[in-house]
Order: sequence, then structure tokens, then C-alpha cells
Amino acid sequence: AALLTACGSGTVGQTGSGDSQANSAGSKKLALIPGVQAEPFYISLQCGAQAEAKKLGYELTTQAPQKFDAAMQTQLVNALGSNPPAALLIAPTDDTAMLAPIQQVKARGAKIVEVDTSLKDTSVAASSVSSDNASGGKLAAQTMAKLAAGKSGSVLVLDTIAGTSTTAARAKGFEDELKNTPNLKSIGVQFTQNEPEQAAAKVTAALSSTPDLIGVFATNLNTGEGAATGLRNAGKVGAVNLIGFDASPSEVEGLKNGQYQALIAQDPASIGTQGVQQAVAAIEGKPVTRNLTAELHSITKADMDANSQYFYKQSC
Ligand code: T6T
Repeated sequence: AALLTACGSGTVGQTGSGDSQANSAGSKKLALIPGVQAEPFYISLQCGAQAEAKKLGYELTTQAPQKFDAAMQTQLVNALGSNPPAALLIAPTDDTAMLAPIQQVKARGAKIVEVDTSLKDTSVAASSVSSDNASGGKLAAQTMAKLAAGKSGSVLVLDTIAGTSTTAARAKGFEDELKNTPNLKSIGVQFTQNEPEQAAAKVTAALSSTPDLIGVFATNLNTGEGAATGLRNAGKVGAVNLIGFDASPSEVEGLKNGQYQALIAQDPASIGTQGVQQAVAAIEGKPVTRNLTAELHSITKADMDANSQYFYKQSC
């Protein structure tokens, strides 16, 4: 595991598991454990969380796993120790495997707030803040239909790792909505383990098995990057419509140069901001909202300049 150091201001470092103040009433300590380190979506989320924590007089410490991996993330959760901070904000990397470690932190007195992804068991978190990912998938399918403009063909959906709540909801939302466009049919959802190389290989295979492939929906940043590589290798950029999720600097560049036809941008900073607000409300015994969402935006090359406020950051 490594520290997320991209957001310069605020506290980034080891969590204070040995701090006797940490779990006592009036503690002003918050921990954030995102899904993976050094990745623009989670960096932007951290930036929002850090700014809000500072505003509310709390100290936020962030540690992120090197990979989007439940075993690596479990180590970081366990490292919070027997005196955890007053609240843990976490993006669980697996909706089931992360249940036990998170439950243990809760049992030791910390409030739990899910940011971005969530556990299947809805009884653990005080609040969950995420994009409306099913709606994001629906928006991607509507955008895919618009791009196809009545032409018939097959569509491939690339998911990440089974058990990732967000990308699963996007894939399902997409598939459900695509049924309303009879000229487009899905050839199914394929998992990529969140590895760009696997996404590229799936696209290469789909292009040879499905000659009428007309579109690819990539449910996050890495799958989009890999899908773009697959299309580039086959000389199919622009011929097969690629819709990505997220708006990292590399995806935005890809939208500009025609590798993507559309991006569904989330608002990660707002997820971080709202997550801290809920965590602080829970700590201070104020009303907490169980489920909150952040906005999504479908962006194409034609309207990208007007939407630049939704592009993700590499640092705060
Ligand atoms: O799409 C985001 C995030 O919402 C998802 O849960 C995991 O992948 C990203 O971090 C992008 O890489």
C-alpha cells in the first residue's frame, strides 16, 4: 500500500492508530481509504474531502491501496487498529469481501461512510455517497443509441471486477436501457479485472467474433483506456463508437482526438465533500442522510469545452 500524496495540502500520512485521543469523544480525526492510489477519480474525491474536512475543523488522513484489490485494502483497514479515527470514509473494493474488516472498525467505535462504491450489506454504513451509477449506465445507452443514429449492430460492455458495486450498476443500467433500442443488441458484459490489457484483448476478440460490432461501453477509466487500445490496434477508431465512464486527463485527451465518442463524467469532488459532511454529522450526532448522489454528465467532443469543469484532477 502507498500513500496518496497528490493532493498537497491537508494531512496525508500514517493513520494515528496509537493515538489515545483517536477514538475518544470529540475526536476530530477522519480516515479516507479510496479504491486505488494515484488515480484521477479518487484524487479528485480526496481533494473534495480534504477541503471540506479543513472547513469543518477535522483532520483527514488518506491511505490508498496500490491496486483496486480487496486484500490490499483490508490491510489498510486493519491498520487503523484498535483506536480508529472518529469516522472512516471508504470505497469498498469488493461489496462482500470488505464487509468483515469494515464491520470491525465500526465495532471499535468509528462511524462508517461509503464513498463511491458500497457494500451489499446496507446495515453497516451510516451514509453512502455515490453517483447514481444505474442512471449513468442508462445515460451511456441513450448516448450509444444517439451515436448509432438508427444503424443496426452489436454492442460490447466491459465491466471491471465482479463485486465492484459501481461498475456492476453501470453495466446493468446500460443493458436494461439498451433493450429500448431494437437496432442495438448487447453481446453481453465481460470482466477485465480492471486491467487495460485485458480490456484491449476483449475488444480484439469481440471484433473478430462479431463483425457487426458497432459500439463498446467501458464502465470505468481502465476499461476505457484498454478498449481504446484494442480499437486502435484493429484500425477501428471512430468506426466502432466507444463510450467511456469518467473524465480523467487521458480520457479527455482521447475524446478530443476521436478515440472516444462520449464520456460519462462523475463529480468525484462532490462525493468527497458530501462524504465528509455526512461523517461529521454522524460523529456530532446530527441528522445523517442514508443515501446521497452526485451528478453525472454525458460529454461529447462537440460540447467538451463547455463541460471542462467536470474534468478530473491529478492534484488538488
Ligand atoms: O469509475 C471510478 C469509480 O467510480 C469506480 O468505482 C472504480 O473505477 C474508477 O475509480 C475509475 O477508475
